[in-house]
Amino acid sequence: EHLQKPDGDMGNASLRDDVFLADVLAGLSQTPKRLSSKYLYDERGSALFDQICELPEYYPTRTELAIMESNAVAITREIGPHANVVELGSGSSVKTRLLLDHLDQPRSYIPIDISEDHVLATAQQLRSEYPEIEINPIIDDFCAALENSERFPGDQVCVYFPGSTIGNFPPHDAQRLLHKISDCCGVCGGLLIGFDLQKDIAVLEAAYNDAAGITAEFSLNLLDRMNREAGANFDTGQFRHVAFYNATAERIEIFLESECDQIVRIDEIEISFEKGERIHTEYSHKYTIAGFTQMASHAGLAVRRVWSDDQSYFAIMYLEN
Ligand code: AVI
Repeated sequence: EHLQKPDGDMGNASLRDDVFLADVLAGLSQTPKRLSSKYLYDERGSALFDQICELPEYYPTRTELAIMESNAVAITREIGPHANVVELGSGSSVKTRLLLDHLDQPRSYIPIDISEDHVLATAQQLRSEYPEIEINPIIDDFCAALENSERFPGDQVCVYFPGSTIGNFPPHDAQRLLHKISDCCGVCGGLLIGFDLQKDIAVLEAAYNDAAGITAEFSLNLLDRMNREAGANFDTGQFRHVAFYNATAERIEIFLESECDQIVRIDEIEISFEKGERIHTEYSHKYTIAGFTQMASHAGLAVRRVWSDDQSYFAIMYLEN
């Protein structure tokens, strides 16, 4: 089995739950209250996110895929032959297959994902479809995996970071992450990244406030997760999903807002909420091509090519050191 696990992982679920509980208590003791967006993606959250990607209002996924489909030849020419593709948060297998189908003799594909079942199932499937490509999954938080880059091939590394996941990191963290990626790419590698662009505020806000209420369910699932895994007693009916565009900070901001004064117990600890008080759960930064180019250059990466759609809703960039 070509399985790579994070160093020091004891495979101990209760140990991981303790980390979750500690993060929950720390985040909800802060003012304003906050929780890391990574905790949105438990099994149910990941399934809800897959549904979000299909929503009529949620344009990023289908726009990125359309850009990939229209430009697959040019994109893979830019990456060059014998690539070792390292995918961060291995996403839709459709996009991965597009890359693998068009690349010139790719050597290996290394999907990195925290969700063991997901990454192993995808790896197994890809092994049978692409027997000539080495498939070496890593089960880990991709930020942690980038710290241990000795686990990556030594050359021709193409880091693939689609889905505008970079937008979920505050700018300072996004730049640090790009820096780490630049270290992993070395001199003869590169980064292929997809990110969301600034646009009409109504379009942006609709994408995070869909009529079917799936995004609200996705947010509220975090309360259910705390009930299940952190011994909390949230009444999800007493909170609502709030998402709006902050034009100054150039990002969608997402919160869970308390609908009344209430006290919630989390593992024997009482946390009080005032009516209208919010837990911050996500940022989704929206860039301009110029803004992203500048951030990347601070991280040591230079833009080689940019692809976009007719409406300039989304961009895919190829960058090198
Ligand atoms: C995963 N990430 C790029 C999504 C986004 O658009 O920022 C997460 C999301 N949250 C609510 N809807 C989508």
